[in-house]
Amino acid sequence: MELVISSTRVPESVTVGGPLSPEQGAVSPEQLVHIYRLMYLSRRVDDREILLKRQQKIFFQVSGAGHEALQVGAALALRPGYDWFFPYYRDRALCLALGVTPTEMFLQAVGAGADTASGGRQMPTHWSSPPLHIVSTSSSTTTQLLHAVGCAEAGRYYTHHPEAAEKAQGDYRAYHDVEFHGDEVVLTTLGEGSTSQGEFWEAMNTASNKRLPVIFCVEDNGYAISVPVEVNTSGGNISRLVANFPNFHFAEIDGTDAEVCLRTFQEAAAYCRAGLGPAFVHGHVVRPYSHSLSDDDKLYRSTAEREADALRDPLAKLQMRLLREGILTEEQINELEHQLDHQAAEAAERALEAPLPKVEGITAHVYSADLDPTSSLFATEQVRAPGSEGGGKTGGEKGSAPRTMADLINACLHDEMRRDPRIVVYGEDVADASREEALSEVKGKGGVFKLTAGLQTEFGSERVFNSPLAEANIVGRAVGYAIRGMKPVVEIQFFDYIWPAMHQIHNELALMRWRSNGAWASPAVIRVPIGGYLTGGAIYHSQSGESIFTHIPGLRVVFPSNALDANGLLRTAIRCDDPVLFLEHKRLYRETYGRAPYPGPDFAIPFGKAKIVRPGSDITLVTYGALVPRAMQAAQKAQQQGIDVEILDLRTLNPYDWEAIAVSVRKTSRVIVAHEDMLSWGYGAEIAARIADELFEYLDAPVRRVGSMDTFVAYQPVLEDAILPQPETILKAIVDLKAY
Ligand SMILES: Cc1ncc(C[n+]2csc(CCOP(=O)(O)OP(=O)(O)O)c2C)c(N)n1
Ligand SMILES: [Mg+2]
Repeated sequence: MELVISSTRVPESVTVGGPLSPEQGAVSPEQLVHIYRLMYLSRRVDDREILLKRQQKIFFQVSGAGHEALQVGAALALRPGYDWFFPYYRDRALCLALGVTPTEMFLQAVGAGADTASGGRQMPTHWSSPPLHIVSTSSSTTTQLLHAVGCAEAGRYYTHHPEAAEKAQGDYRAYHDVEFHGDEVVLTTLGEGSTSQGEFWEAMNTASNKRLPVIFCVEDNGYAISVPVEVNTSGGNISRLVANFPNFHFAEIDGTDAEVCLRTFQEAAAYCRAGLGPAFVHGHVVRPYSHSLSDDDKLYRSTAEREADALRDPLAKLQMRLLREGILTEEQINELEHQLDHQAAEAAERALEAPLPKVEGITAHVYSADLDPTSSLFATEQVRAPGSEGGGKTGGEKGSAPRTMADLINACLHDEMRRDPRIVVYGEDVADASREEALSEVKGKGGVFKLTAGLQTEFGSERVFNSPLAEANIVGRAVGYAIRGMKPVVEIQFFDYIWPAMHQIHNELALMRWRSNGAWASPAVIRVPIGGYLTGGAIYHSQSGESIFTHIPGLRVVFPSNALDANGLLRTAIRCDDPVLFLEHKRLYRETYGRAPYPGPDFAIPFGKAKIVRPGSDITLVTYGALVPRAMQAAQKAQQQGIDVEILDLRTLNPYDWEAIAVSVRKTSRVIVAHEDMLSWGYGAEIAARIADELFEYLDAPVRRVGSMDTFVAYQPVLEDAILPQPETILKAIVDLKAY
């Protein structure tokens, strides 16, 4: 047979989409050549990067060598810019075949300003391309799987609720264009070692349970750096362990056989597109180049083993097939390879000449540049006239009857869900009743603290539902939903159990915008009951720890002390375009202190604006959360001793209102920072240090701090009272400081 290979340089765009349509019959000779071209180019880009690394012109290299056949098969069975992709660092051939160009790859390797994936922020092969629907990926193994699940859920949601995709002005929706297709598929990939992560099982569980159109592709090269598969996976084969997940299409294949790979992914995609459920493709591949250039597999693999692997190199296998079947002659292969070598070399040269990123740009995209939650857009603090209707189902919505913080948070959720069809609410126990048929005879649960009561009944089970008991699952899926322009408002049941979600919050949710240089964002809201003073809450129902989260760039942290602030700040959290950790003090939920009438459905409070809850002239007391009412009590007692305390409620901890602190401290010259969390390395340390640094000349006394003891909170109330700061503790600090 005749096959002409053009002698002109292959344009970079030739890979986009490829000449194959996903619904192919037998793989034709032309298709095999196309696959070979992509696989070979991928290998050469790796080789060129390795050279650049040895020349110290780039700073890291991890290759996709040995995985190319599997990845090209996946790419050619799917549609870039239509389907969605959550890859990992080894997926060079996948991304090349989807349409990422070699030049773009080298731009990332050198860390150029024009690096389209991250602007010089991420290592090479940390993919991102909005036009191709390749979502920014981190170095963390396995986190991307839950994003893929949330993404698939969002696609399904828009298909059922197309009106939700419409653009709206006045909130985050103005900045998130939505595209969706009823038969879209989501691909996510990972190594076999990464299947040991709990999040792998959490993602499989939800995809299976909800029959989501997600293809999980395990690229099994037998090693996780130096750890062989039988150490990571009991029995040494992940396919055997997942075989009983319902609703899945399963395939375990030789991932070095290009034709088998393409066919497998075509079948998997067809199964997912038909809405039958997710697919699991387990491809056995090889890893001829060690884990990365920082690794040498001769240190832990026998020669015989490495030689056996080399015989399975997918590139050599396909080349042999092209020759054996007379599809290409040796000369034609040489010519093709020569062109591609040249293409890779030229792309590398271009990237090496590209300008570096500008140092002034480092802080761009930590937060949304489009919508500033401290802006006057969110300053609608006027309270609605008594008699207005609205709010939640928990009663008291008419008139000016004071309502609790729990009521007004619930009311805000009802109002915002009515206004914005892109909001979904999920978490542990947040639904009224997962078994809907029960709702005709029962009142409904609506959260362990009843904060989400009535939401499922009003908005339906597709918008308000229970998650599995898995915190990483909750936050990881929220990232996937938010990537698609939706607004997940999720609940972590207790702050004490936020830790399984910490990886997703720290490395994914908060970082998505910055690491992708503004290309992607995941502005979800996480509501979390926090804090102690419960009389018996003990270690695991009393924790604070807000400073751990204010230490994460990209994450807004809110901590209201009363019903009205909670209502207005939650509204801002939902409407803004940044991820928000919304901390709700459990002890304040139903407190008499801080009740307020329902303020109406548009009442919002901007972030970063403290409130003077008690004016005074002698001492500034900076605080927030449950210490606000305790500080008020202490200040009243101090007044009896002639000390006039000004109390500042920060309301939001990131951003915080430095200006308000500075104005007050300049006036009083004495300041205490008080919080419920442990004293050492707490939130107050930062504020105190900044006051000492920037307001030193205004101070008449040292900056004082009040916090809990450096222990966890004990169960026995005698111990709890001693551990947590009390009004008397604050009063003593006030009196001491005045006497200084
Ligand atoms: C959560 C997490 N833990 C550890 C690492 C460090 N690390 C990077 S790659 C890797 C091995 C991954 O092996 P596997 O999943 O089999 O993928 P492969 O690299 O073999 O393709 C490890 C331990 C990481 N990046 N993320
Ligand atoms: Mg591996």
